[in-house]
Amino acid sequence: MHVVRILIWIIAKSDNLDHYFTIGADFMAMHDDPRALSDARPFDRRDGQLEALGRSESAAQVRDRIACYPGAVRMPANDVELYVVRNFLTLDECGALIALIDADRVPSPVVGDAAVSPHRTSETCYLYPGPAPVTAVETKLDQLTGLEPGYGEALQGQRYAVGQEFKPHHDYFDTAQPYWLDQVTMGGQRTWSAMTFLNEPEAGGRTNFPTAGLAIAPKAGNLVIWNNMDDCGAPNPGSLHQGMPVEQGVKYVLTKWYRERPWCQ
Ligand SMILES: O=C(O)CCC(=O)C(=O)O
Repeated sequence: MHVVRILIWIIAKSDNLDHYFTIGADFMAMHDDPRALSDARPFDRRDGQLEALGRSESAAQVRDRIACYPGAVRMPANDVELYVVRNFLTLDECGALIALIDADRVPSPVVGDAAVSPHRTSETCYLYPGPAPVTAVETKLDQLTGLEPGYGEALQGQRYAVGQEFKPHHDYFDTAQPYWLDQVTMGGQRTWSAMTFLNEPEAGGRTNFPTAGLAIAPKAGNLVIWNNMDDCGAPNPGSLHQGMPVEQGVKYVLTKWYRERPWCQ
């Protein structure tokens, strides 16, 4: 694995050294506006038409599967494929997961950003396989998506206190960024995102898709799942979304991101 990463690194650097340094300098600026995508694609390894075709074919299978899942509804939205599954988790399951999150939460990370990010001010708890509530939700996600469990990243629980938020962003990776050199060896693109609300804050905390024209209010047990790729399997800018600031109370969600290949940390 390490050898592969070093090889990709050497290829990328020797390909266009000037670009490498330019992108390094632009990196933080880009994070000030997560919607900005660089035009340059010097690190665009393993993200071509073949990969897009694979993602598109896999998405068709996931789509068929979700259509059969009880309570699943496709939301009318511009530019993004998004479903809500009502009562995906029971209130007891939500309560047990909240207890696990509260026991082990730390400031939320962002791939390629500082350890404590101004873009994501919540707290996160990684929920690795083992505890019964984690097994229960993993089993339901497997049934819902039909995706190989190994394609999913570890479950993450998030806790948002008043004022905390996740600013507008895409879950897919920008393959022009230096972090892609790592991510391409760790399972590649993020394809689907599955997020379950575990409770309801008194005010605020909607999950907003500004391009798609959709804002989803937290409802305990309801799952939102969306495809971060477009119909052709390419990263879809229409999947832009944010966790809006909590205005009153506290918000808990559970997030699962899927990769195009088996995920390895
Ligand atoms: O907490 C939310 O409402 C949004 C979470 C989110 O943006 C994500 O999981 O990528």
